[in-house]
Amino acid sequence: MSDLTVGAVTVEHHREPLGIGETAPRLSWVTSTELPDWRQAAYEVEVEPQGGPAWSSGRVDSDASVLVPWGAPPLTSRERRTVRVRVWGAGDAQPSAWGEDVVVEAGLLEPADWTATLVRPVLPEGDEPAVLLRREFVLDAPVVRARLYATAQGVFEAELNGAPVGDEVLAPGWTSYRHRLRYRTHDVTSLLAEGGNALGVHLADGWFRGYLGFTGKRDWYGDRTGAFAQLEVDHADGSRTVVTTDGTWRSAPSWLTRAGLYNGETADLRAELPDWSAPGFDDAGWTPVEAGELDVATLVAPTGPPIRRTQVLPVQAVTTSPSGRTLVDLGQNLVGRLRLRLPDGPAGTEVTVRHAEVLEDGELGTRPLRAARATDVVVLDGDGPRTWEPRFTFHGFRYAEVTGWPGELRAEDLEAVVLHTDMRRTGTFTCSDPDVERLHENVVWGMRGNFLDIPTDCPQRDERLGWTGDLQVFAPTASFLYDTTGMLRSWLADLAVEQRGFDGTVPMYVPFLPLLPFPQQPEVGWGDAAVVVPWVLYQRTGDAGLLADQWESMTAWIDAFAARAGEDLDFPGGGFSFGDWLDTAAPPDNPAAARTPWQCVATAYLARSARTVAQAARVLGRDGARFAELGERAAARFRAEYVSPNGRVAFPSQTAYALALEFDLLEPRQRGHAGRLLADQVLKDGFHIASGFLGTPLVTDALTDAGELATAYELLLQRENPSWLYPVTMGATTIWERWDSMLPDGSINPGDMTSFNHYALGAVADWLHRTVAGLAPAAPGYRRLQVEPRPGPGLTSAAATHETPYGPASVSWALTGGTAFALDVVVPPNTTAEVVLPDGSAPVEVGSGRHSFTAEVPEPRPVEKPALFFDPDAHA
Ligand code: RAM
Repeated sequence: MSDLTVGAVTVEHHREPLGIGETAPRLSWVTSTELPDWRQAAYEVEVEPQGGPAWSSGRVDSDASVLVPWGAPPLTSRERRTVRVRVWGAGDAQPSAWGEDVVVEAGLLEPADWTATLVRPVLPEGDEPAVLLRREFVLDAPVVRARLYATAQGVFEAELNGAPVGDEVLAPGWTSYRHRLRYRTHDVTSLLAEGGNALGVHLADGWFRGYLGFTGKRDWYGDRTGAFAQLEVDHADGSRTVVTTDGTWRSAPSWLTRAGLYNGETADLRAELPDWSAPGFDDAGWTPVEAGELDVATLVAPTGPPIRRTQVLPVQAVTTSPSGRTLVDLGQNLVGRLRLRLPDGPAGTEVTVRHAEVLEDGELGTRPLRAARATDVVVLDGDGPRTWEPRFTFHGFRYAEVTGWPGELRAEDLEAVVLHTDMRRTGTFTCSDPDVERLHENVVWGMRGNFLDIPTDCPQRDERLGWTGDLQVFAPTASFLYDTTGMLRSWLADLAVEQRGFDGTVPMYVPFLPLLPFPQQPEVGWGDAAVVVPWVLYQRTGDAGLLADQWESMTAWIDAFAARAGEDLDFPGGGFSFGDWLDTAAPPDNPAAARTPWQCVATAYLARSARTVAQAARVLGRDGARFAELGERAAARFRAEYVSPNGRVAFPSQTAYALALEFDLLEPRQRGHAGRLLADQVLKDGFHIASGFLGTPLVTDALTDAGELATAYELLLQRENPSWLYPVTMGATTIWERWDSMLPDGSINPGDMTSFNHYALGAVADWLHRTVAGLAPAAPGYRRLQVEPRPGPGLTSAAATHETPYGPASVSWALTGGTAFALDVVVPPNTTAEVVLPDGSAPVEVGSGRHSFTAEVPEPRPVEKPALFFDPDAHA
């Protein structure tokens, strides 16, 4: 069958299945075909060990193509096998050709595989110095295969014979180090040769020893850094040479005299040691290392991709500020660092780069960075021009101020290097309104900046923590835009492990640090990440195994949350909670002062999360009755406490209504009235956002479901503060923490928590994808798609694409002359879609392939606005 090709298998959620930790990884594949209504009838997987006979599943009559069980004998440490698949369509006698071979290789799976010991350099004086570590070794025979397994307490880059190992940045990233430390496997065969070799490690504080959090403290995990590496070299005769970090290593101060995540890096190029990681380098003056402690049982293989350099952006403008400083503008608020093409200059010349997200009065606006100095310094060696980029830091910035540059700074002398976890991009959105497109682009950039190994609230100030609430609301958007599962599996494993230390209470941020003087308590909307994130990932990828892995964490959270809720589930104990954090009504210095009391939000969330766990129980074949019952009791309590018999909610706030409607807390007879009252509330709020972190992501969905679509569009298209588009009108290129992080007069919000790169409020993009464009999963993993575009007043077209686990899907619609609606849909092979047109006609079920539809629809009409309400003079 020529029009049928099956791609290379994907192994679990790995981008590169080298050094994986799973012994029986699940396999997925995507079939491409133009054949309409294509369904897979059968598949065959072949797994071939090196030199051994291939294992075959034989023809398996099944339509499964996502996360299919391994079936072959389990992988053992270091084992390498080649995997391929072929498929049959319904009625096919002949299978497709075999898909491309994929080589899967296991990492070191048993604690006993590790012979390396952790080595600690003697640290030089100074605040955040980096160090070099090295040793030489001789290989007596030619190399057929070599792997470096490496990690660190700190952040590191390894070098072999003067060449960098891999392209990972800030390895090993940030995990709950005491419980889980990631190592990575590198194929270094081509970097070694028979004879003399050298292995080097460049090591800095990173998250392990550096400043973390907003209390000005460091050394959270230890006051010494350490390196841990095991190089295994296989020779043609079957012998193996193993070189590890051990007592023979020596260390010396790096020319990076200062390298911190928050504060930046100083490189003294005069002290650079060119061939330090090459054989023959004289390290006689170096200091012996000391032995350190590392529990090898904590070592874990990665489940997702590493941080990499993902893009390089040119400087848009070099200008002079009112006070005479040299500023560069990248045109985009981003996360990464500047690469400098340094001209020749006298030795000792210091070039200093300070970073900021915004300008205020024409100068760098660094106040929002709080204690993060975000300053890189390079000291020239007088040896001619060269390119320099910091190694062990990252900044959130759009602007930089450069001082000390020899001669005149030109735009082409600098470029920005964008850093984040190297996830695969999977989703796009476009529409007829450029401001909404910019809003969406800002969401994408906000995600890129904050998916740097862990999902953080912000990437620039002295915080950058894995705040659980932020991801709880953003996970649906994130998992549409990028393949986040591999990365988030690791974070969820950390969440579960940290939770154990608090009797099921999920810490406010993961990895946890005891930053705040008060005890951890169940935090509504934040702790719910334990339930919501795995559930969202299951919905978007079909990965029930992930749900199974998180089950204990999910249920422990519900138990902790219910305990705080008290017998009547209404949180009578009081106390503090973030609640509907950063409600637009909250003053800059009191972000918890929301319109909707946190107890109301909490009872609603308890109902929703308990019900979600009950649904997860059904997927896993477990008994979820007590969660279902708890969910119904919480919903009933919400109604009893906060809803009138007719459906009016006790607090006249968008959040209270949105929770009641979206979390399905009302009796059917109350819903219609509540929906109208929500629309009424939005109108009274002047079609402005009037909610916080937890309520805002629900409002447009609640309005849509209540039949108040035009109000949802009005809210989306609002350009005055507070609104989603106000920041766009202010030139924002990312999503802000506050609606008005920058005030209309161009000054920075006076609150001491003012980030310009915070994805939480970008959660509306999920509604853009699912509802405005109309592309949503109708069954886990998009096995069935819900195509239900909802054109509304103000937009004449919208489109979305998504790489589903079954292949590319897309939806694109346009409205001409107000009423002629046209829709193009691509449904991936091996899936179906329910298509619901906006003309009220019955849903149509279609199979894979391209489909076009047209319909005559009622012209979307803007909401009628009572003149009195909107005419300021009328109130005079
Ligand atoms: C701040 C940030 C973060 C939020 C917490 C509660 O640090 O706004 O996003 O989750 O507060």
